[in-house]
This record gives sequence, C-alpha cells and structure tokens, in this order.
Amino acid sequence: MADELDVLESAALAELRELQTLSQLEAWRVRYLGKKSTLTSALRALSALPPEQRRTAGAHSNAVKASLQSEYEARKQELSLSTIGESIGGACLDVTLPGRALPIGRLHPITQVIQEICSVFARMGFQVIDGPEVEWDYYNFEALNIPQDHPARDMFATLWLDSSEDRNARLLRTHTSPMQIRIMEEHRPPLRFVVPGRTYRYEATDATHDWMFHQVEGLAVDSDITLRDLKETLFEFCRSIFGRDTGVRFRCDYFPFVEPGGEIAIECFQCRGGGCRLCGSTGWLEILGTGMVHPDVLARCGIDPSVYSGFAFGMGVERITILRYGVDDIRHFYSGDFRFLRQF
Ligand code: FA5
Repeated sequence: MADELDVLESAALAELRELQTLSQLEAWRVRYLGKKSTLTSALRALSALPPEQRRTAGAHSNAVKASLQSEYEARKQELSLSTIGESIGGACLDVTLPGRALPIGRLHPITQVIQEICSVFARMGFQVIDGPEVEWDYYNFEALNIPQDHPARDMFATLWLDSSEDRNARLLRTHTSPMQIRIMEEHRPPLRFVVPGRTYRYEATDATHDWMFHQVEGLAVDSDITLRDLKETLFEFCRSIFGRDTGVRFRCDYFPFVEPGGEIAIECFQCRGGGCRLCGSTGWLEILGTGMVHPDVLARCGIDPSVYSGFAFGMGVERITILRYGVDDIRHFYSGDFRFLRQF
C-alpha cells in the first residue's frame, strides 16, 4: 500500500505542475483530494488493517495527503496571480508601486479673497454677516434715498423679478448696500459690520465688468464717527491687501445714500499709471464706493442723526482680486477653466 501511495503522490505532483488554469486545478483537487479520490479511499480502508500495520500506514497516508494539500495551495496562489495579470492586459502587476494621489480641491480665488477681506475687517472689530440676493425694491433703492424715477436708478442696471413699476417689486440686488438698512433696522449703535455676497447687474461685460460679481459692504455707526475714521479704516485695508508701495487714490463721488461720498482706486498693476486696456488708459482701477451715511437714511432706520453718525463702503471683490494677482480679464473667474483656477 505504501508503494501505491508513493506512485500516486508523484503522479499527482507531476500533473499539478502542468496545470495552466484554475478550472483544471479544481478538477485535479476533486481527483486527488476529493471524497471519491484514491487517497480518501485508502484512508477509509485503514480501519480494515491489523492494528500494527494501521499505525504506519495511517501516518504515511496522512503525510501524502498533507503534501498534496500544501502543493495544491501553492499552485492555486500562482495561478490566481497570473489570472489577475492576464485580466489587466498582460501587464505585470507591481504591488509595491505607491498608490496614485487623488487631486486635492481648493477654494475659488474669489472665495479666498473674500475670506482675506473679512479677516482684515474682523481684526478691526467688524462682524461678518450675509444677506439675501433676492431683494425688495425698498431695500435696494427706496430706503437708500433712491425713490421711483430717481435718475440714480440708472447707476444700477437692474435684473427685475417683478414689474419695475410695482413698488413691492423683487429684484436681484444690484449692490450689497441694502444690507445697511437691514442691519440698522435690527441693531442699535454702536455698529460695525461687513457683508460679503453676490450682486447682479444687467450690463454688457468687458475686462473689468461682469453681470454677476461680489461685493463686500461695510457699515460703522457710532456717536462720534467722522470722515477721518472712514479714510483711516479704508487706507489701512488697502495697505493690508496691496502692501505699502501700491498707489491708492481717494476722491469724491456721488451716491444718494451718503453725504459726502467718495471712491477709492488702486494704481493699475499692468501699466503702472501709463495707461492700458484694463484701466481704460486712466492708470487707475476703481475698487470701491464709500461715504458718510446720509442723515435721512439713519433717521429712516430709527437712528437719531443728531446723536449718531456713520460711514459705509461697498467694494468689488473681483476688481480687488484682479489687482492683487495681476489677472487681465474679470471673465476668467467664471469661465470654469482649470488652467486658470489651478494657479490660485
Ligand atoms: C455701489 O455699488 C455702492 N453700493 C457702493 C457704496 C456703498 C457707496 C456704500 C457708498 C456707500 P458701485 O456701483 O460704484 O457702488 O460699485 C462698487 C464697486 O463694485 C466698484 O467700485 C467696483 O469695484 C465693483 N463693481 C461695480 N460694477 C461692477 C461690475 N459690473 N463688475 C465687477 N465689479 C463691479
């Protein structure tokens, strides 16, 4: 019997080495290790042997079975790996290669600059809040000293959601200034707020104008606020964002909801004052409108203008980003072009 088992073992192992597929291997396992295999029958027949022969024959049968079993496992491993290799196009699989890194997302440049602007004002004691993009005529115009038929409505080409004749019409806010009213209706002085958000205008686009852009509104109201506070706050802001060496121009401007009104422009990074397409040959790019809150606006919100005064400003975030990073056209920001966006 011992000889038979040795013959069986060497025949089985020789056959095993020739196998090429997992299904051939399975047939081999059934033949040599399955319930009806010669080896299993030999093990069953052990009980018929006299006890002295049974011990040696049993040990031998078990050793043959263990050897076939372990060779079977090893061959199965080899054939499984080569099957994976074939299924990935015959290329060899190098399991030691490092995994591919997933691309990491980042914030849009405008979001980054909004965060930077807000943190400059937060350091100066301003709170950050937001407000609705769909606004009532009252907040966008009326309460800001711009009644129906006021020529200043032409300064803000409006996207109306209802008929513009309707006094309760809704619109897409043309600026963040309506939030001045909402803040003063809800809070009592002292007030220091900045409000970032989207604004919309029915305008043709060019290198510095888009139909949707972001503004950050600012409002400070207290018992002794002067034009000097306004200028110092905004010059400090410009120094924080553009550095000390960039030219800043402050001059008068008109907005019905402030008195006096002003604007700030920054030296054009592209021509350094020489004149180019971006700055319309002026050498300057306007970034914000500002002024001392008009006494009528304060009074309309229930704040006594003989006791309190305040300043407000509204800055264009895309313009600031253009100047900060030397972008030559505002329309890049929303083109969805990753070659542009990956630079920030
Ligand atoms: C206003 O929107 C006033 N609400 C600002 C203000 C607030 C004045 C508080 C006084 C007190 P203006 O229309 O100038 O003002 O816009 C302010 C800034 O928004 C501009 O300086 C510019 O930086 C930006 N801006 C205006 N129109 C566009 C546009 N079409 N595309 C991109 N940025 C724009």
